[in-house]
Amino acid sequence: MATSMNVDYSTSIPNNVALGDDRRVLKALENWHPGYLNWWHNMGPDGFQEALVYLRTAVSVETDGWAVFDYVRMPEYRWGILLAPQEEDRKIPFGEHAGEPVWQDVPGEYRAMLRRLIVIQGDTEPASVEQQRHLGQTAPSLYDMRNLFQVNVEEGRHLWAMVYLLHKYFGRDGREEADELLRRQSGHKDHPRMLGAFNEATPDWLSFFMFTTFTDRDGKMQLEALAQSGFDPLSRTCRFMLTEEAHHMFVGATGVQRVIQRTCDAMKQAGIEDPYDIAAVRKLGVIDLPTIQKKANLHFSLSLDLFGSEISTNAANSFHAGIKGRFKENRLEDDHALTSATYQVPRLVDGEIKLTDEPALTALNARLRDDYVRDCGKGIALWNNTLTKAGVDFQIKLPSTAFNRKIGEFKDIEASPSGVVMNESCWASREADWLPSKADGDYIESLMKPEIEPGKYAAWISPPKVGINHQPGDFEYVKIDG
Ligand code: BYC
Repeated sequence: MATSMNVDYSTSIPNNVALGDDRRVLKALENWHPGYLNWWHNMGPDGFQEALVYLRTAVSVETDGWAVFDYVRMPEYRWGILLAPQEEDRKIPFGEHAGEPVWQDVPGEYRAMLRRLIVIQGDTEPASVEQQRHLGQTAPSLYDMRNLFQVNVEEGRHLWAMVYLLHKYFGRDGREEADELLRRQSGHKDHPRMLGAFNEATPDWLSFFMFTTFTDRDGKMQLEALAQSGFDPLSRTCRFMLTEEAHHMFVGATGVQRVIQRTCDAMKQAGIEDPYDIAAVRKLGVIDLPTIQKKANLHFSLSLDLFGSEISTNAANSFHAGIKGRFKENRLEDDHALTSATYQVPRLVDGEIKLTDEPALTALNARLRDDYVRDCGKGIALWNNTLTKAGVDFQIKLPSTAFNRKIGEFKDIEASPSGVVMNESCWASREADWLPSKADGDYIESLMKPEIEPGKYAAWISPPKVGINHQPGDFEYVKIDG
């Protein structure tokens, strides 16, 4: 049975965790708040801090209670601590404690493991805001600008979610970790963000749409795995974050789809049949399909690295402990202990990629990654459907999981998108066919001119089919001058 979860807006930090009765944590969060606002001003969206943005926010965490839309200045957005309702009698779903009541406090023996996972999760949230901070300046429409800012404020809220757990459950070292989350910076030489993909640039809007398609989807999978946790506050936090994550992937998948649509329309109009006639397509001021494929290759492979090594004792330990589960663990029908099960993992055997049987416990990162690859198929299907309907002879394909990897089994080899292992000189001669080159980046950058008239769109992207909250086509999603 779920309890009703209205959000209390009477404390300085909106919440549904009775912060008003928890003076210690409220005080700690109030102390952290100015540093957060400082970070938002310095590292959040560049400009537009005075603009009125049509954003949604939560009044309760029930399904109908959180999508309330209004104009807000971003620094005044009410970042809150929102947890999904507590399920009565919830039991630990997997691992050696399966069937025992979930923990409402941190079990001493798993403290370090839990803190590490929460810190890594927390670190990615502000990182993505930093990566996207200049994009407002080149938004292809007010609709897209608003979506960017919606994603940004929600990533800010996800940071708050992890910081709440650190302050509430981890005492002094939790407070220190919360401060560090504001100190590390994406791409910084001395104190970078923790995971590779979060130190890469997001230089243009196609990258943003690919990032929200592929990297936010890693976020979804990791949150799904943490939502299964036997540590109930983490599970409840992640369950609510997942409702927000869905919108981010919508922004990504429909964003790329609109870029593809516009390219197909322009090609048809100009009578161009060959999608590989890149010079002719670029003359039309749209993004050619092979370049879109290269961007997909890049962001997919960077996101695969976020799953860690295919074979991982860290993953085995956190599963065995009941801390991090599998995708949809509660719907899987096995013993939820995996002590004798095996799982097939692609590995490098005598220089070739082969499927091998591995202990299922140590193969959990590979398994989550496989679930992720299947989930990515949905975004790709949307794009390919657009290409098919337009009658353009081109399909976007996901590259092999061995392609362009920096972490895990394939980090020391080079493989083509179709998974053929190759030597370095062969790779070097083909790299520009498979990953975006400097020239591709320069071309895309040349298209990145802001379009800020309500209802207008840059020439390289189609308008969306439906407005946010069903607003009409010329709706002013961002009032730039406030
Ligand atoms: N870069 O056993 P291993 C999101 C480290 S995204 C750098 O192979 P493990 C979002 C690893 O830390 C989701 N280092 O892997 C999306 C370990 O170091 P230590 C974020 C890496 O631990 C868009 C060593 O290598 N959430 O929410 O099983 C916008 C050996 O590790 C990387 C999470 O990731 C890397 N890519 O799994 C906004 C969930 N990969 O500790 C937000 C929490 C591995 O030995 N994190 N290493 O020094 C986890 O579950 C795990 O930490 C990982 C790695 C899945 C990341």
